[in-house]
Parts: sequence; structure tokens; C-alpha cells
Amino acid sequence: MFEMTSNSLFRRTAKSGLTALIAATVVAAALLVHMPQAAADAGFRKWINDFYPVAAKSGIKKSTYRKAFKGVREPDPEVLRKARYQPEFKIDTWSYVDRRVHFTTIQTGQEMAKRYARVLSQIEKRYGVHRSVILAIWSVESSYGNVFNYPDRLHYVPRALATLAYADRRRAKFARQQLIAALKILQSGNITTNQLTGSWAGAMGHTQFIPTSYLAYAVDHDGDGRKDIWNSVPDALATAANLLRKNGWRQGKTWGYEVRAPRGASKYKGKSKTLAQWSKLGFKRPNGKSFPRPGEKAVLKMPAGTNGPAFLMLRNFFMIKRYNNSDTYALTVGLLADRIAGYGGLQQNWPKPKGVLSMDERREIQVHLRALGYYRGEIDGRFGDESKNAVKAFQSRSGLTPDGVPSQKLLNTLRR
Ligand SMILES: [Ca+2]
Repeated sequence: MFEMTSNSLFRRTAKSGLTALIAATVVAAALLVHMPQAAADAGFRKWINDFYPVAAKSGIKKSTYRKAFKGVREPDPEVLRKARYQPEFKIDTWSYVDRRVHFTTIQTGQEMAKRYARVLSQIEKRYGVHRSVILAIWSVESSYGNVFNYPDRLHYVPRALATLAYADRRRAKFARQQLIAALKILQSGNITTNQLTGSWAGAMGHTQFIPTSYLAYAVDHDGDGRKDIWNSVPDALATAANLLRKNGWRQGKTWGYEVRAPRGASKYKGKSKTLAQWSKLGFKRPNGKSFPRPGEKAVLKMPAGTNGPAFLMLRNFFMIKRYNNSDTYALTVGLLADRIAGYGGLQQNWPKPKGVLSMDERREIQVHLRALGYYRGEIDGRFGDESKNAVKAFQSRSGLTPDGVPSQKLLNTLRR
């Protein structure tokens, strides 16, 4: 989740959601053929030395630069590996949403809403962004900060960005800009070198801000004098809210509505009309309710074509896209926010790949297996070895083929 949704990645590559991203991925793969070895790399050291005058023009002191690159001798091989591997390539809208909007993310969001109730109230008051949207962004970006529990997956940002600037032709310009911004952050004293961590593409902290976004929007909400999106949840959440507010978030408004599309609706895809006009054309909310503000403008999105739910997106949907320029991302945040706030989920089904179970269905399998004494692991819908072994044990005992696969048939058997 952490790597896949880094806002920098989407911002740089997705002009119209996943399609553009997939196209960009193919290009990226082609450009990354000649990768330097991860051994001590004289070319890389030279690149770092040669880049100092560029950084100096942006006000970076020699002492900051030295400190930033102390001990950095070769490109970060993991950054190069991750730059080559882009899981979006294989993921459809249904899977993307399903992996981020499910029992665990909703429940954790509601727990966090309680834990940070006071801070979230202050943030709502100051920035006018509803707490559930901020919580949903936190979940999608870093699993509510869970990324920090896996320090070996984090990258030292100056090294990661220097690696991309040096070795990834397609991202070089982006990486140079972000590297200068990262050096400014270091120079500002908001964070120490050993805490300046992020994703392979430089997305940092609880809410995965790239360095330039940090410089534009970071705030010190807890008042300790440092804008610390890595260690301070209040700072990170207020920073996300500040980005939305500064881009024009409309307080008290939702992001959009799920609608049932009439026949022939796809010709209106991407069109903007008032909700009253959409109503007239036959677009209805599945719950039968009318639109509370029929004069509002909305854009029709049909992320899964004519076989899935359609949506009329309001201005705030496009504000979420300022965070991360992908329709699928913004829809996911909106749907998760609604669920955290206690509203129901989608009324219409996504066209789900055949035979694939949702996170909640896999979670249900774990619940059954635990109740039957086969499973003692986490109830989270994620199928590691422990879950697979439990499935195998149950299958053997029940006369099924012990393949360990969480299937619909298995779920049906367990339900009985
Ligand atoms: Ca602070």
C-alpha cells in the first residue's frame, strides 16, 4: 500500500487515472534497462558531488549537503527495484478499492477517530475538512502509520531521490526537484537525517507527502516548533487537511454520489452537469433519496464501465485528486471516509474477477476457521502461511482437496 500509492508516483505519472499510469509504467520499464550495480559506485559519488552547485543555487549550505550525503556511497538498490516494479499494472478498480476499503481499515479508522478525537475536532475547525476524509487518507497512504512498523521498507530520502536522479531517466527531473526540497527540509531543522525516511519515490511520513508538497503545506499542529509528519500524528493529519483546504475544499460537502446509470449512460462519461440535470437524464441514487443540493455541478465517472456502479463526482472529489492524481485513489478515499463515518457501502456490485474473494470474505473464512479451532492468527483477510495451512487442515478433515486456497466453495462450506 505504502509503495503503491505514494502520492508522488501518481502525481508524476497519472494524468487520467490508472490508464496513463499503466502506459507510463511500460515506458519506465524500458528506460530502466541499464541499471548500475549496487556496489560502491564512482559514477554515483561523482553525480552527488556535481549536483552540489545546483543545490547551492537553491540555498543549500555545504554543511547541510555534506550531512545529507554522509556515508552515501552507492545508489539504493531497493529504490531501483521498486522503480521497475509497479503493481498498478495488474490491478483493476475493484481490487484496488477492495484492498483498502474493508472491515479492518474501517474499524481501525473508527478507533483512530476516538483516539484522536480532540485533534480531529481542532483540524475540522481550522481547515474545514471532515475527520473521516483525513482518516481515510491516513489509512490509504500509510495504513494509519503502520508503515513505520517496517523500518527496513523505508528509504533514506536524499539517497532514494539521488538514486532516481542518477539512474532513472524518466524520473530524473522530478527526483532533482524533490531532492532539493528534501535538502531544504533537512536544513530547516524540522527533522534529523536519520528520521528523513520515505517511500522509494520520496513520499514521506504518515500521510506520504513528497518533499515539495511538504514545503508547501506542512504545519506544526502540536505546537512543538517542528513540522513533523513522521512522528507527530497531529502534524501529519493537519498537513493533509491544509493541502485540501488550500486547494479549495468545500466545507460540509461530500465528495460525490453513487448512482444507478440509465441505459446509454456511457456517452455522458466525463461530462459535467448539475445534479438536477443528471436526475432528469435518469441518474438516480440507489437508495432512492434525492440529491440534497440539486444545483451543484457533478461529473459522471464510470470506473468499471457499464457493468459497475456509476458516480456523480462533486468538487471535493477533485480536491482529493490534488492529493494524489488518480480517480481510483480519490474514489477509494471517498468510499472509505463514508464507511468510517458510519454510512453504508456501495449498493451496486463491482464486476469482480471470477473466483476472487474480497478481503471481507477472506476475513470471514479466518473467523470460521478460528471458531472451528483451525486458526489462531490475525483476523485481517490477509492470507499468509498460517491461514493457508489452516485452510489445508480444514480441507483435509472435510474431504476437500487440500490446496490451501480461500475459494467461494470453501466459504460456502464453512458457512454451513
Ligand atoms: Ca510539531
